[in-house]
Amino acid sequence: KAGIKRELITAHTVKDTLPVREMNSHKGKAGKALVIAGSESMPGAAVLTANACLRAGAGLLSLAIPQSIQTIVASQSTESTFIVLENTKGSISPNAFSDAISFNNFHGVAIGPGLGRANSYPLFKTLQPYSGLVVIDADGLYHLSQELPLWRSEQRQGATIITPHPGEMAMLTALSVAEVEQNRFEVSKSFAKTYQMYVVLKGPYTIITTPEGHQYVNTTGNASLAKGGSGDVLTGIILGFLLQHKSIQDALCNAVYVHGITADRLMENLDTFSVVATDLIDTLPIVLRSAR
Ligand code: NPW
Ligand code: AMP
Ligand code: MG
Repeated sequence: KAGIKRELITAHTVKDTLPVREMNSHKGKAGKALVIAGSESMPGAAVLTANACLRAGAGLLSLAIPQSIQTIVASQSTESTFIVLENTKGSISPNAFSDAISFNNFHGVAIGPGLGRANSYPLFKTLQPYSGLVVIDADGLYHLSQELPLWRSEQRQGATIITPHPGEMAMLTALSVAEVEQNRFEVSKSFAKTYQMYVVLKGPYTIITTPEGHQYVNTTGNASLAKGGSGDVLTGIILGFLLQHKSIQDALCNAVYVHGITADRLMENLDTFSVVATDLIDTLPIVLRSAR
């Protein structure tokens, strides 16, 4: 249809749209990020998301996590500050949330990696009125699926970005994984337009769809990313980039491209079987430098 784009993300578009940090910037101006993630069975997801977000440029990062994992997570993420919440059955307690966090202190929030599904539903709801950017991933997508109409864009002031893998997209749309995989473009576009959200449908050839229906396809990355934690790293990079870019679409395209390139770069020295998510974070600074 006239005016609707479907394009590949290229090294050129990334080079042209990666922002530079102003000489007189300070940590508050470089983007205050909030990551709500982690539980006793998945503390690593919080670490990966936070550290990736910091490496992607966030000026200040707060991690909201259940009290019981604070020591272990803090030992793995020196630069993060913490909002320590009450713990119920290994996850953030449902009651701990609404008065514990002033969302408006943050420019953007990512919620979901390693959060758990058992008891965080009221917690998720308290984020809906927030006026900033919200990135929803992993278990956050489960909570989203329980109250989707509430998150249509006319109900929110800030943009909503979802980052499902095909299994999560199937859950959100009540389609089978096969139906999602066979119609990746159409399923993404229909969801993005209906809910007026940005959709990052992951997998080889990740597709980014804007609320208007423009679509951008990534060609970087490889099968070494098929390992637990890769998606948590992507969520951190996305949030970090959203805080550095003026355009949401540029931030998403650049994040997905750079995430894939880190894995491609690692293939120069490592075997596909051996890459772990932490390697992606460690390689991100070198890749970012050469992407400019
Ligand atoms: P199957 O049976 O595997 O073929 P879930 P999750 C299906 C945290 N993590 N890619 C799949 O089918 C996350 O942040 C924590 C993936 C299955 O039915 C989440 O909070 C880590 N799945 C939580 O774990 C490291 C696909 O979808 C379902 C698919 C659960 O997240 C690991 C999987 O979805 C992890 O990141 C595809 N292409 N196609 C840590 N170190 O702390 C179909 N599926 O149950 O939400 O599982 O993605 O692992
Ligand atoms: P998640 O399933 O949430 O951990 O996310 C996995 C991440 O790795 C997403 O960014 C996927 O696009 C990427 N990924 C997984 N498998 C592959 C693959 N075979 N080729 C390229 N990228 C992949
Ligand atoms: Mg994931």
